[in-house]
Amino acid sequence: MESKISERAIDDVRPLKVIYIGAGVSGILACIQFPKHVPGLELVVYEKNEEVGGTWFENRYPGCACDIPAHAYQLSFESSTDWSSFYAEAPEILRYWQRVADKYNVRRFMKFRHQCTEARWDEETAKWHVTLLDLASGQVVRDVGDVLMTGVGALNRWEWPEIPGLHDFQGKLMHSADWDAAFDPEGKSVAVIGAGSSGIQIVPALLPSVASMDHYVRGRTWISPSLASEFVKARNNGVDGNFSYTDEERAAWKHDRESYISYRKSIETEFQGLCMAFYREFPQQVAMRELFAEEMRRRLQGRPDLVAEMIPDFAPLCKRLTPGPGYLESLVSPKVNVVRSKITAVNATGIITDDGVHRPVDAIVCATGFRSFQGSFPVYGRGGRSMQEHLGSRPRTYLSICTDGFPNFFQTLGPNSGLGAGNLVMAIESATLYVARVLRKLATENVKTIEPRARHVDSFTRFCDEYHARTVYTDKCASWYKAGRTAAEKERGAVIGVWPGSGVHLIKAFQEVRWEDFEMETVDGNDFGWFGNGLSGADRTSDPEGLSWYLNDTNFLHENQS
Ligand code: N01
Repeated sequence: MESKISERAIDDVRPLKVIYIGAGVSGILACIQFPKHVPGLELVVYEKNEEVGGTWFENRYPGCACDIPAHAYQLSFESSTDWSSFYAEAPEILRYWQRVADKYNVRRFMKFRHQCTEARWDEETAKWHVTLLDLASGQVVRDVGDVLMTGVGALNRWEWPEIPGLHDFQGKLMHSADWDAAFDPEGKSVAVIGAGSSGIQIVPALLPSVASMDHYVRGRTWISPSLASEFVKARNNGVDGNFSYTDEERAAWKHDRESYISYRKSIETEFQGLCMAFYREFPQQVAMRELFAEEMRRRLQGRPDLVAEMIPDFAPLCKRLTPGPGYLESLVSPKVNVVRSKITAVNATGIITDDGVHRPVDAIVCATGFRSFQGSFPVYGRGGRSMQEHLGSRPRTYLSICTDGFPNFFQTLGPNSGLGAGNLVMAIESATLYVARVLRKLATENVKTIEPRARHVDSFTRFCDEYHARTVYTDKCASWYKAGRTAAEKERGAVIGVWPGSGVHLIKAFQEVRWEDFEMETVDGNDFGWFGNGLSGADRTSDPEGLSWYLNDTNFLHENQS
């Protein structure tokens, strides 16, 4: 009979190495939370860019900002009272994350300008073998770790639209996610293709400098009233437009924490509270539609043609909603020509549409989106199985963060991780903390591998489909929330972009790890090995602190007193 004694103290921590890909918001959080939960953890974060920040480092198009209120787009434990405006622009958001990175000294875990090219699970050693390209030297670098985690974002792979002749264009051609800072739009004729969140921000930002703009809008999209409207109205006697906070407001919040927290909570509450609006049966759905339509008509005043062309026939929130400050106002400018005809080709000088019209321009901006949830490098799990093939056209995950057949692998912002409303930073925080607990188990409880049971992966995936059938996401609108390549496929595909529930539901779901939903293998084959050999580490070393630790541990005392 095999021994039930494992030669380890009950609180021994085994050496554990985590390889993390990406130093965006998720990677920064991992560097803060993982070492706190797993003492002695070896953590290495590889990042292809030369700096932290991820999407906020990369996206530099004019007008790039967060259309979520700044106070609801920050860490729960790092509330800045200093945001300059209700909606913060990308450089200010990047500075926030750089400050957080400095404060927690996270760069000590990071290797910049290293692009991951492949990750492969090795069954024999139960380790992830990761291949990277050192972008500075051009050398191939290899690393090996017990756990692989990715925080590469859902929308990291931008792509050119499939338009014949696009690359024959002889003027300036740019994608929103790969902006050339040297491009000067002053006095130019510019085409902006796409009216998603990026296009909606680029149009008003470019408008003042361009001579003229053709804005190609293929589908329709709801532009919501700004959440800031009450705030703005209170400040500007009802006049829209000024979203800035005053120095006095910021100083007051800085000195009166309570009043700040109450302000932040009011924004979070309003945002989280939007969740009921996603249900088809939501009684206020009709009222919401009417309110949005009314607001769009108001902002498109004097242009009934645009009102008729722009207002969608699907429910608000089917596509990602954006308040688009200044967007509709730009469309009524005499400088802007909204083109609803389908683009058929691009040639050396401009864009041709299906009505045969050729519109010459100096520059074309493709604000045409990303290939969502593609990861950014191939990952091979048990038996050499490719993650891309495993996920296929309808990705199957457990809670968006892991999947069967890929042991010791986790990700943030995987399929079904996004939020139609709520605080995405809190969602990343919750998922990262959840994985920190898993890492702690791997390090301290004789666990070698962990992966979700296939039936729970199936259950989560089926839940997503059943749940989303109740929501307006499954209305007929083309959106990156849905699986598919073409606009037509994206109208009907499974909803893979968003979490099946509210933002608060997500936070609660990640609060405890349901170990019973996972398969685990032990380090030494002893399924009672977590119990060790009957000693604690302090017993072995006669460490006086360790022999009476419970008298210093506030959690322990608190739980025993209550
Ligand atoms: O991309 P999108 P995005 N001809 O896929 C059109 C986040 N984000 O970069 O609707 C003509 O949403 C396409 O048309 P249609 C946010 O999560 C956040 O704008 O398919 N048009 C659509 O209008 C967002 O949802 C912020 O008919 C073509 C547009 O291109 C996500 O990123 C800011 C076309 C693509 O819209 C993606 O937004 C910016 C073609 N051939 C982005 N091909 C924040 O503020 C595509 N389109 C936080």
